[in-house]
Amino acid sequence: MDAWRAPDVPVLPGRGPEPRLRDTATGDVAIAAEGKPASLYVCGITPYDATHMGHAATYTAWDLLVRAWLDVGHDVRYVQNVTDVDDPLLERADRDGEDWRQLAARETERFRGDMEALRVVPPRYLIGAVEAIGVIDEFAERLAARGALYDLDGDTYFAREADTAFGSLSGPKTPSGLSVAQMTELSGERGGDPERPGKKDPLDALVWRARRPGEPSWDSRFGRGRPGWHVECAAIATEYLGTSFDVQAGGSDLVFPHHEFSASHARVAYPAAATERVFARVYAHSGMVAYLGSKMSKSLGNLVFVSRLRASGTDPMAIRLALLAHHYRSDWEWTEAILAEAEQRLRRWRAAVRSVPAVASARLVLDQVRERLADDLDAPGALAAIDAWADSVPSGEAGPGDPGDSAAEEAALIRDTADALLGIVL
Ligand code: 5CA
Ligand code: ZN
Repeated sequence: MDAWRAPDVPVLPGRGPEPRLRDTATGDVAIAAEGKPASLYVCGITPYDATHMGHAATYTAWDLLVRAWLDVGHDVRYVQNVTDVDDPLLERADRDGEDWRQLAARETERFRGDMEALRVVPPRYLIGAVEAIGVIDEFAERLAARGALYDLDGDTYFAREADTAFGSLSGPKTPSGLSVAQMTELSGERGGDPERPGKKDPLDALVWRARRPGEPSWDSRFGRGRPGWHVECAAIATEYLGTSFDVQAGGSDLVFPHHEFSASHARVAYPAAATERVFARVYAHSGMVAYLGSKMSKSLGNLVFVSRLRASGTDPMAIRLALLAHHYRSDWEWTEAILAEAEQRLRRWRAAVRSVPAVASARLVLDQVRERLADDLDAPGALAAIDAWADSVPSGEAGPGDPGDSAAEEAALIRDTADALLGIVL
């Protein structure tokens, strides 16, 4: 499907350092991209409601990675999915008496508008589950050929015992350290069905759900039905990025079961030599944004929508600055005060680039912003570097000077830095 319109990204003088990310699987900080191409798979939205601040924080975090990669000169291969058929979407459509396709199309379009307003660089491929049914079916056939699937009353499950490396992202030997009991609980909370009788293992994940009356369905080698969730991302990521790629990213609520299972599916579908990596080299996860005391979530309904703030006249650059004021891995709570602070900061920065800059050199600020972002996307550190510059600019000075004079060039470089690396237009 179409992505959204790309923002202009100014080209900066020199080159930034290679971005590093904290890898959820190892807990270590790793170079995010190994070669000239830099490949990224980001789990996209399930479009049954509007983009909220949690989504926006997550997609803005990976946008910093994309921008840092562009600044290094990587050929960025970025793929994102849209889960445009799944239980929550169908339930919402049913509740509201709306056609599920219409609901998905409307909310995907709203998401595009929000991403564009927030100046998020679009993925090269934005792939809906529905348009990828054939790709998912072929991928599932690979799992079947490895003997990893079994039938339960017409539904098709993936047996996690088919993958000896299951748990390598979040299991007991990783920093997440999830026990089987914890995995079982999380699976039940996040779309799984550990209680269903007849499964070989409570954790086993649905790969193909047989048609139910009133539900959309497609032909496949497993009969008519619709795809499971993890196989959707495993199939789309490997189809568009190859069997191994640099980074898979999403919110921390996707670590288990979603990212554990999509990697597990891929390992079984594409068995490789022990030395070869299958699926992502690095797994990156953003923290959860809360509101009114609990995680902002469509199912709870405690939501602050990007589109609503935009409609009420909030500058999208202030929204973006409010998100960037938090390190992507931290959990934090959205408040009105955070937005007010961001608006204040935006005003201060805009006033500073419009007056005659003093002391700190813009090139130094660029180096600091680059260095902070390369270090596990330290956006708050990058904002502090520009704050310090803005504070050094005497307030109340008139005019940006003549274009071409050195003060105006300094201000222009600060503007380009904020724009190219932070997505903030001043
Ligand atoms: N379609 C699947 C991924 S394949 C999905 O999780 N969709 S979603 O709409 O529920 O979430 C989209 C992205 O936003 C995911 O990366 C999720 O981790 C992230 N997200 C959801 N809620 C929050 C929140 N409150 N704070 C931060 N990120 C969130
Ligand atoms: Zn996903």
